Amino acid sequence: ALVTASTVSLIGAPTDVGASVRGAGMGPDALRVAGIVETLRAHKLDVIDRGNLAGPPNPWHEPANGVRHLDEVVTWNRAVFDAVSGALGEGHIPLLMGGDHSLAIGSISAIAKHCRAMGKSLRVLWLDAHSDVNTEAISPSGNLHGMPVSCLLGHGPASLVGWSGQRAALSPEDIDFIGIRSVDAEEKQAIRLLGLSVYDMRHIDEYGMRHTMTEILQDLDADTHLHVSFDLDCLDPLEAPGVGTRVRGGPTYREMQLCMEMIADTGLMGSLDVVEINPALDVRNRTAELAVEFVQSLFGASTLVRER
Ligand code: B3U
Ligand code: MN
Ligand code: MN
Repeated sequence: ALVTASTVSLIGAPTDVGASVRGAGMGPDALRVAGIVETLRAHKLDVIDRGNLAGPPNPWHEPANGVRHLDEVVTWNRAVFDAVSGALGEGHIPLLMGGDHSLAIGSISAIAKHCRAMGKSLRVLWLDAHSDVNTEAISPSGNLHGMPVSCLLGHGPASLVGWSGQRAALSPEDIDFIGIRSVDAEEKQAIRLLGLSVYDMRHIDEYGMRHTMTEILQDLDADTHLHVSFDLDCLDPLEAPGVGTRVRGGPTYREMQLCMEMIADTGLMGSLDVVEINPALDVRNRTAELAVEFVQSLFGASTLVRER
């Protein structure tokens, strides 16, 4: 299957204000150096690189009222929201190059607003080692890259909630988590309380990636807009060392390829975040190169080899 729109808009958001480990701000250029533009063009996609958004520097402060750098995260997300809205308005597939994962608040809020206007249902696949469902009340770190899911569900600092035009951009049933293996104690309670669908590493170990993805993708229909929010720390750090918070025991290269290929087969992916690549901690840009390979698969690279 092919994706519906054929122009990809690359949007760089070079910031790490949502994290406490520095370096994710270099992610967009690491992806460019790894050839993301040329690679997608080789797959017959039109690619527009819109360059990098501008925003405030990282002030490098301690958390205040449970969150670090709230104002800076709001400002960066506003820029992301506008850029993603613009790309969607032109009928393009926005590809957000982070930056840390707090930027998904802006991108997914814009996508949720767009989907409502178009009468489409939105499904989000959250590929991550972490569930990112902390709030300012329960976060052990105060880092907003650990809270984007809560903000999108309508729980979080007031200035980061309600951007889609409704209090919650997403309902709990709109999001599936894949590859999770690091969840804070109070996040576990939140997951249970909200009834979130978490396909954690235990699930993938027991049922395999194929069965897991079949289960997740089974109830999509032609009116579904599929958004993939890909945090590179989802992968096993043996493959992807260039991330700020490594958690061992993640999906292998092969498992992740299958995951991406099965998403591509739906033909429904309408937008994508690629976040948390940290070139300062990487080995010869390996993690950005891996990300480019997986993005390629998400856009259907494997259908060139195997006709279905
Ligand atoms: N759950 C922890 C760690 C974390 C979440 N997301 C990342 N790290 N990248 C926290 O700080 O919220
Ligand atoms: Mn994340
Ligand atoms: Mn993560």
